Amino acid sequence: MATPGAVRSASENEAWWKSAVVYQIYPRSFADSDNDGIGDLPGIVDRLDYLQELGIDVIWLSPVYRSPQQDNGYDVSDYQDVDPLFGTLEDLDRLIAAVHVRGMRLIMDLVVNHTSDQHPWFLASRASREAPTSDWYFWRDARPGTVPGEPGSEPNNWGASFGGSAWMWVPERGQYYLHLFDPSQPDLNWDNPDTREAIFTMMNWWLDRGIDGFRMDVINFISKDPEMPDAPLNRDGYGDGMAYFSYGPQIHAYLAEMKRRVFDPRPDTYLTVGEMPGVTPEQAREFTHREHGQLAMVFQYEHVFLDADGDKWTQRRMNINDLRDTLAKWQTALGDSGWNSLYWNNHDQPRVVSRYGNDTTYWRESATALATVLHLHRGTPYVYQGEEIGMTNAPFAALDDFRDIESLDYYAKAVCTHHEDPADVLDILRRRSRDNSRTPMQWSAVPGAGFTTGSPWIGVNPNHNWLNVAAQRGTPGSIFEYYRALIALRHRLPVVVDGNFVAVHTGRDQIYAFRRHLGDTTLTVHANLSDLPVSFDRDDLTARDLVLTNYTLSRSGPGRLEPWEVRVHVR
Ligand code: TEU
Repeated sequence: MATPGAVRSASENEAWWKSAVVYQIYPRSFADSDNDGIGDLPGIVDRLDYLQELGIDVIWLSPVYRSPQQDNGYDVSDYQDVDPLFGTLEDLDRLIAAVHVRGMRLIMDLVVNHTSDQHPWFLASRASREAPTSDWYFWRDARPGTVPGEPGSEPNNWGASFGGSAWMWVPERGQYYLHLFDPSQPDLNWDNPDTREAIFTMMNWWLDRGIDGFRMDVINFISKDPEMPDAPLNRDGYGDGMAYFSYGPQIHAYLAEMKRRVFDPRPDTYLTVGEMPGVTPEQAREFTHREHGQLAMVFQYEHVFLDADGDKWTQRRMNINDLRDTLAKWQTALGDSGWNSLYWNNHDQPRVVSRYGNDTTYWRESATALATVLHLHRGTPYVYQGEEIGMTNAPFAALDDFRDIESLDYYAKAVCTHHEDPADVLDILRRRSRDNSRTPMQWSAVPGAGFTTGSPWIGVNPNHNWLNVAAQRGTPGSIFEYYRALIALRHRLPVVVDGNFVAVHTGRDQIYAFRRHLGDTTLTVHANLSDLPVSFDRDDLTARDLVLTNYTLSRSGPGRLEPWEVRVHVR
């Protein structure tokens, strides 16, 4: 369908997602209408006015499909139904209609690198080599000369993302299956044309239902090197197979086929964003190329890995020069021919204000500074629920407070297998766990934060007593009002959408500065991304041209930026 309330001209229709701001909803943690402690679809409908007030154009809904919820829905057992936890298919139809009535759009999460091990395709596949879906997953024999099913007899040495071997032994078939994530998430075999056909049919079914695109989970993993060779060992003693599955031989062919079979035959334009861990700028430019790209944009990972040392569980201090260089590199590399997605947060990342910002002394300033540089880049910005009020990491006290499969798997591996000190492991979980982004949305100061009156599935962050929507909505100077202004700027000024990007060197490490040019218009951003004030050679910045700042000018002079101060000029 895709006929939202807002009228679009033919040219706008070409790539409407270029001027859009996307808001990611993690349904479990957004709004709980029936007070069972888990967010749901009717809860989202109740909050659409809020999203409209914020100014967002598109909602990305994390998975609501039927699922055993081992990985909170990223393990799908039925792609064409809604899990009862979240509501019904009719609830989803109502949500789509309510979103469209407001002139907004909605994209769904597409998790097709793997299914749940409870998906009927997999249940049949594991039961028999004669089943129609027998070859829809990667089944391999044990390594020659070993005892099948014993440790060390796996077909290769690859490790799984959530720990352990990437292979699981199934006695019924006398074979192993591949799971790049949890054993409950077997990888689909895209090399089988029937598998692809089933996926494309399902995607078409959703588009016919009226959604406006897809966020595609780890879509760069769908083509595997058929040899599946052993890979160099990583820290935990397993092979890192990324080189053989993150940009496999058929990746472009499969995405091109998807485009031909699903998107090209339709008159409308869809937002397609491929999540791609490990993607390089050169690859991203090809995937998103204006003429021959297969996707509207991709999620790259480089800028959210700058505080990790090799793997996500080894923390190092983020170096401000690395951040500046990485951001500018991606802006320049995708240039005019490709298109960037812009994000700090999602359901897999700790909260950026706690991570790259300062969530105590400069909470408001750092949240708004980071938002400013992101939103004024060239690309499509994503706001993850709660980011617009500056939600922070959570003070998890004990292992019991965590819910995430990745965190729990890591704890088990580190403490039980590698005998690391439990206190140290808890400390790193507290900083890095995905649960930091999954605590309930903080709507108000009441117990349950206005998310639920029941018992929430994961603890509410105690700072909801002061950090919440009610305290910020309509409050001048709040993070929420700043986000509104920032989003409005994108909608108002074509230079934010279409301007090119030029990095500006101020000679000061902690300042990230850049310009955007479009025709006669130049937009300039100066951001102090640090806790210390900084002076610099002022670059003819005048108060007259100032369109946005997170400080009041009376406090700082033209050649000086206060901690986390940003200034945006347009002339
Ligand atoms: O994440 C992809 C992915 O690579 C993750 O391992 C991510 O890097 C990790 O969570 C960071 O800690 C996607 C989804 O976004 C994630 O929620 C799923 O768990 C994963 O795929 C499997 O579907």
